[in-house]
Amino acid sequence: DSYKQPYRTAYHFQPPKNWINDPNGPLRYKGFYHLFYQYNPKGVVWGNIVWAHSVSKDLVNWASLDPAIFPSQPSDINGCWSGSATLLHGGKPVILYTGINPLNQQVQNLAYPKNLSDPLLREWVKSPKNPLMAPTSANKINASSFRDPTTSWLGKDGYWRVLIGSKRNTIGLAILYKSKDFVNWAKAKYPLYSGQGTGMWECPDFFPILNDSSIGVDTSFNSDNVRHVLKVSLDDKKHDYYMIGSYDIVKDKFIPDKAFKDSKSFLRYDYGKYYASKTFFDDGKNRRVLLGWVNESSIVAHDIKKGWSGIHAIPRAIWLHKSGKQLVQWPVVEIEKLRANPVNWPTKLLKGGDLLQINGVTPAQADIEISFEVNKLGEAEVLEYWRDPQSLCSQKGSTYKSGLGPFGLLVFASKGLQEYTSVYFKIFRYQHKNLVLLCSDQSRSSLDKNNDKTNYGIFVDVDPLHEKLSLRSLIDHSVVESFGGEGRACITARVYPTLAINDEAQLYAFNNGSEDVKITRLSAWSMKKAQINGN
Ligand code: DQQ
Repeated sequence: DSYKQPYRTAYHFQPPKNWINDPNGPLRYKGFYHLFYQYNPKGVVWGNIVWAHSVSKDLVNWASLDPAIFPSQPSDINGCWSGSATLLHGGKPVILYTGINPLNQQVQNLAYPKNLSDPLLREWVKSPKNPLMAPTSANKINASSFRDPTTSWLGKDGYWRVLIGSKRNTIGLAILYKSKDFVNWAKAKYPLYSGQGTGMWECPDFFPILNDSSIGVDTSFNSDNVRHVLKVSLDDKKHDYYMIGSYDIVKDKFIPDKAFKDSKSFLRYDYGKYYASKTFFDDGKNRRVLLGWVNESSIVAHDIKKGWSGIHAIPRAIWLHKSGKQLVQWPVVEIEKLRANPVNWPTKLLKGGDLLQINGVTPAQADIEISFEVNKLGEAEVLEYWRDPQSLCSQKGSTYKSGLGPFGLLVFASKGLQEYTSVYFKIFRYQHKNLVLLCSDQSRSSLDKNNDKTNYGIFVDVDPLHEKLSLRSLIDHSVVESFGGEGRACITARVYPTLAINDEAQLYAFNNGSEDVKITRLSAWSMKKAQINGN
């Protein structure tokens, strides 16, 4: 029960027990969503990795099936690591995944459903030709850095293409392979893209996105209206990074809009904890959906005690912002089915120093949307020189008073405020422009000193003169997923309060700035429990 397990989530994806990491091979087939994931059937730390399998009708409630892919042939005997699904002609699903062979080399394998008339795709057969791609002395591929095949896309020339994450020395690589029949794969001479000094590119993802619409398109789709996104998970930094650009189909090259210099040339999906993510095209709702892994911020001893480690973030619809410069992410609409007991505030002044309690919703299991209007922009603190947003959040936390902010939400707050997590805005003036900072401050989230309480932050590309500052936070026992500027900035945090658990937690809107701000909207809901893997 939730008092013995105060940190177990109620509507985030997790198995009943044990270790979970990357989402793998998401796809929609005969009306079912399929999610596979890296799973240790034997313990709470990484190891013995198989592809566990769950299915869903709505991306909210999930039923767990037997593991779909587990070590059984020489080409995967030491582990079945990450990979992706592709729907071949006629919608036939296939999976490419990384296997660890007896020499502990990373190789790529193919699996396909045993019975296509089973909408649950319970049984998977491995190709007798595995491995289909392997490091050799001729191709000079690094055998310990060659993994995580993407969803494949079909070129006009009738060849399928797939990317495999890799590195050479410190150069990150998206190695390209091509095939006519999905079985015989040839490595292209050049990678689709590479990046100096980034280290290993795990879990690459490459997909088209429409220029002028939030509608999603199939991974093979291409037209004049299409931009392409390349996302890589940087092993060295443990964050997911992306670039927007063009795909030159003649040279089979990705050309980012902003030339690559170093890892700062990338944007991030999420400025908190979020890794090894993957998108898929959902032809049911014509959208592209992003899934990602959120690991624990607690120590292993605590994970052993609670018997589990790792969750997945709420699936997010993802599309191109109208500026063309960044992606927008928003929790899939289906999650709103869990909303109950709506609380709505009339427009309210939030004075400098105010702390207003939000009553009427279950505070540890809630969805909150709040918008602020700021008037006296002249009162914003001046930034004399450019600062990294995350370090600004850590140095000037939620108690640091400036002209405009910090103002936002206190979540998982204990009654005496010994514990709280704050998600807030602060506005700065920098070179005649207003800069909006969004922070998630975990420094006081728990009296337990063992947790990682790193603060997170990012500038949100909103103009506070003409736009409302909006924030949505999904709160679920040990996770706060925040979306600033209508999905232009995302921050996911893990917290483990010792006092502010379940109904003992409280929620507030606060303003620690000296100037008043206006709350133009506050809508909050209790979130019902989802049915997830038998829990
Ligand atoms: N996790 C998998 C790898 C991948 C890494 C192994 C990313 O395939 O590179 O569990 O978290």
